[in-house]
Amino acid sequence: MQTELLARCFFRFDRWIGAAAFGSGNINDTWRIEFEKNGVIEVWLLQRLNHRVFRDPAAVMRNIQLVCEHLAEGDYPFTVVAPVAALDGRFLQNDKEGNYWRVFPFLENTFTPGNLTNAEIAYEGARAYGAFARALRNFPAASLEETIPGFHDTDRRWETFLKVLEENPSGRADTSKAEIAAMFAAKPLFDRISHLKQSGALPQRVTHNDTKAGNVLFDSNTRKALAVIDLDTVMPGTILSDFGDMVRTFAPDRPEDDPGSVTLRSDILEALQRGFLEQTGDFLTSSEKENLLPGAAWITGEQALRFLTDWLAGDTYYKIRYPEHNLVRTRNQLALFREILGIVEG
Ligand code: GN1
Ligand code: MG
Repeated sequence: MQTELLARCFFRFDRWIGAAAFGSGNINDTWRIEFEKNGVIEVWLLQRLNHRVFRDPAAVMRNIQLVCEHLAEGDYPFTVVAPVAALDGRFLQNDKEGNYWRVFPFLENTFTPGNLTNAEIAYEGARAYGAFARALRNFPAASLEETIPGFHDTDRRWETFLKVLEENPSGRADTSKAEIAAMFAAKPLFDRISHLKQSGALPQRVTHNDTKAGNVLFDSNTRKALAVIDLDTVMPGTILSDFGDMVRTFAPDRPEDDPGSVTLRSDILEALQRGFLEQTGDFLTSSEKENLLPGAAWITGEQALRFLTDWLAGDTYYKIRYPEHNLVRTRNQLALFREILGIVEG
């Protein structure tokens, strides 16, 4: 019922058909909605933006608008999936509880790869994320707002981790000693990236910041990349994190919350490097290119840190489907971190 009322803020239609939960995001909630208008069935995506995570929803939408306009103007070779304005002209609508809602086009006949991609899909995905970075390479990063302050500031995330560890609000610290020790072992790599950032060797760019396998839409018939989606975290940042999140999500042989032992598939890693550098190789600096792989270790370690912090905090950030979900995620990401670090250190 609520979904229908919200849909009516965005569209005039004759008959409501229904809404079904859609996707597997850890933060926002999405529904595939259907209605009939003038005898034609229309399908859209209705999404509730998590405003505990995105404290300034309007700023998120401003960033997305600016980026979508820029992408649509240039020679970006992929589809731009821009939010839809409501009947009152605004991109966000509020419900009675003060939640924020928005609508995106639903692209029929598409799929997002799970993590069990093959090299061809990985290459295509990396080309799409590379083309995204390429299209935005001259866009003024400073004109975007930092919608989640310190999103990839690992030093700051480390401070939060130490604080939660000390306060131990969930009482779980004693039962996760091995994971905590493994986290401390990742600190030298975090420090290495932090020094690199502080040295000015990494230019500030417009980055996507959630370049997971699930955020590229593919055409089901051609199996070619069609669109980069989920622009919520587009912010100023370093290219290392966008390359890193691709490696973190495309290259392992199992999902980030699989309890089994994870391995990195080297053919996928090679396909990601090839596809990404094909689009970005001519404008990235040499220190960016040299640090793409350490960047992948960094972002995977940081993800482990984020999951472990949330586990210790008592599951306040990520959606969980069972009590130990964040701990299982932590172990998986720590193992993947060690795999990537092994390649970095040769
Ligand atoms: C969150 O909700 P989703 O799946 O798009 C998170 C990402 C993490 C990811 C891990 C705003 O993304 O940073 O990498 O979970 N988004 C935010 O699965 O924190
Ligand atoms: Mg996301």
